[in-house]
Amino acid sequence: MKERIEAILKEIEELKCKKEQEIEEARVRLLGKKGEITRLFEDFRTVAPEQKREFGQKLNALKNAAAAKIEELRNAVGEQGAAAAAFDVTKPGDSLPLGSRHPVSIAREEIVEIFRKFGYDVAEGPEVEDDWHVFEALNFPPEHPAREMQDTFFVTDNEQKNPILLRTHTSCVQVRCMETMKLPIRVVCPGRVFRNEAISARAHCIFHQVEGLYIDENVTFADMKQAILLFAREMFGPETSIRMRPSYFPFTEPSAEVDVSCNICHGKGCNICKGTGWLEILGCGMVDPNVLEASGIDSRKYSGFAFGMGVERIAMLKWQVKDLRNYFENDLRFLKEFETSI
Ligand code: 2NM
Repeated sequence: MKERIEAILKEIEELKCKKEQEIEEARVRLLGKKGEITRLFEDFRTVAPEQKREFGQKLNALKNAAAAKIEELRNAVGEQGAAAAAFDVTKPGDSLPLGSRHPVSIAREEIVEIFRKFGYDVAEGPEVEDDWHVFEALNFPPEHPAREMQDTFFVTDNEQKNPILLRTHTSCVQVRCMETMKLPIRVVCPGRVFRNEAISARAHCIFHQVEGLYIDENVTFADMKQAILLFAREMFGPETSIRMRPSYFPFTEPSAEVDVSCNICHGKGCNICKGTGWLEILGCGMVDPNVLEASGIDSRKYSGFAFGMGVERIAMLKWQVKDLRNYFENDLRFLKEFETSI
């Protein structure tokens, strides 16, 4: 009996089963009703009384070892099974989270697209510019405050001739267009501009503009009004009306500021339009003859209009963005609001 107990113990130690079924077969072979260990217990009755104590202990230990081994094998196979079930190679992969277009990009593309439909070309130019294209050719007098350090970021010393600086508007791109393009010119210029300003809810040192320019023979203020009215209706809806208030820019004469009727309260007055029923969207004017001449265009033969708008501002009005800083903080809760506007 001793040898049989030891042989079975060895068998249990070396027992390896990969499948549930093999484990069950081993259990039946050892511990089943007609199993080897069960049979040993039956044989135990015939053991001499003085040996009963020793063999009783050995048999119980053997039974426990077999039960523990079966349990251990079952656990191992169970874990593998669970792992295999969790890793289903035929399952389609999880989709990666998609980003969304930035509201400033959406607004810029919409503005540019409207003018493209009107027949305008699109032009871009350098962000690092010279004084000539940003100020001199645009009729800024030498002592104009925009030329001061506190308004403009200078790359080179602002005391030197024609200093290098970061453009404060995209009109410089239009100067380049007037210098190089064949007339007539119809062009919109989207781009980043830089101003040395304290950051607040309404101002940032970097923002985006779209400026437009139309030069031909006999271009009038009435043409400008019509172009801007059609743009406003495309951008803010067909019910939109506009009004013009006289203004001043160094590069245009006469100049105007343009308001659209408030698309929230439809003129009744709300907190978006501060009770006025109107929202300012852009500045415009007839290009000053000095500007045309500075770029080599005959101001007796040609006239034109120009306009400029801040893209952040247009997006704020269109989607009621309250604080400009939202645009630069990349807070996903803000950006996700524009997911459907792709
Ligand atoms: C504005 C307002 C009025 C403008 C003028 C020119 C140029 F180059 F033709 F002279 N480009 N953009 C202009 C005119 C821009 O922004 C508020």
